[in-house]
Amino acid sequence: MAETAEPSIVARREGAAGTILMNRPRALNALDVPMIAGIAAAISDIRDDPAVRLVVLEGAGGRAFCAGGDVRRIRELALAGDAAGVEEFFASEYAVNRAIAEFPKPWISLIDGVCMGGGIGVSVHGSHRVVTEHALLAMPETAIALFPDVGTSFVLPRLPGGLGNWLALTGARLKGADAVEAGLATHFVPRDQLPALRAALLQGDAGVVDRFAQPVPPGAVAAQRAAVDRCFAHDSLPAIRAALAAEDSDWARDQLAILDRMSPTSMAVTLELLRRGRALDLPACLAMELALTRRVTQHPDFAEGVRAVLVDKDNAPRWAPQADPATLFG
Ligand code: QUE
Repeated sequence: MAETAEPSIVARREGAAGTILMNRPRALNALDVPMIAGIAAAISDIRDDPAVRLVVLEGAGGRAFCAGGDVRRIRELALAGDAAGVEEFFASEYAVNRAIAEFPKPWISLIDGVCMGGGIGVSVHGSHRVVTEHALLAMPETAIALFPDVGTSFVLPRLPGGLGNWLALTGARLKGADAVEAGLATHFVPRDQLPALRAALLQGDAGVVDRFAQPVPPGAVAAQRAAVDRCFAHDSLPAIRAALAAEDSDWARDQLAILDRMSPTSMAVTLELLRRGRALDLPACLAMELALTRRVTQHPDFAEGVRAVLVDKDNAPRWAPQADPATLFG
């Protein structure tokens, strides 16, 4: 049965704004190749239209901004040996991430729900990341044996202290206020104010975001920041595990239990990726990530992780022993 006649990307000009709606709510607006192509087309239309002064990016359905990429499909392509299909997906997605970073007008994401992986990629490189009390931001890729991509190998190593390694290795989910505190989001606006903010943005002045923004009270991230830095500001997993073991707190025990569920190969790759990303610019980080997808999607952990989390949903992945990350970077 046909899913729906509605397009999965709805790009329009409304007043002085270009609005882009990610519209695949039953998949939590997870990005597939047609959606990525739709965003790319909207970017070039809006860039060259002098009547459009800013972009507003939103997710349809009320539950998600964007849950990530269509990793079920990527798994099928990888299992079928369709390397060109896998490459097409990631290359087109990363090109959009770069185009957003280089976009010459305000790029304003209204994040009111789940925003993970690919959702971070279409928002974090823009000028304004507005979150509500219903936003939930994460880079959860180590759970499916991928790695933090979409340019986050550039973004995460630039967060303070141990935050980048912590978010990347554990996939910690940040509520809206915490995401502002961590630096992934820029403004907190309550959900009930979003319609008024959106209407104001159609006038074409991104400065109104500052007027809607509310200060964020110190949240869960502030409470754990010192421990995050003590435990995760290390370049090796043994050092991170040792620091967590030395904490003797419920939080640290929870983090160790989370690390024990992730793909060992993926965690090793992730730490090395963030270490290398610290010294590279965004285009170089995206190129490094693209090269890595070719090998990581061929590693058995990737198909197994997607199977366990998104296909069979048993959450019981059977990981391979840790591979030397150097063999995956090539
Ligand atoms: C890790 C991930 C993803 C994930 C869960 C993880 C990811 C992704 C989705 C997802 C979720 C709901 C959907 C969907 C995809 O979940 O990248 O289509 O409906 O896209 O633990 O990396």
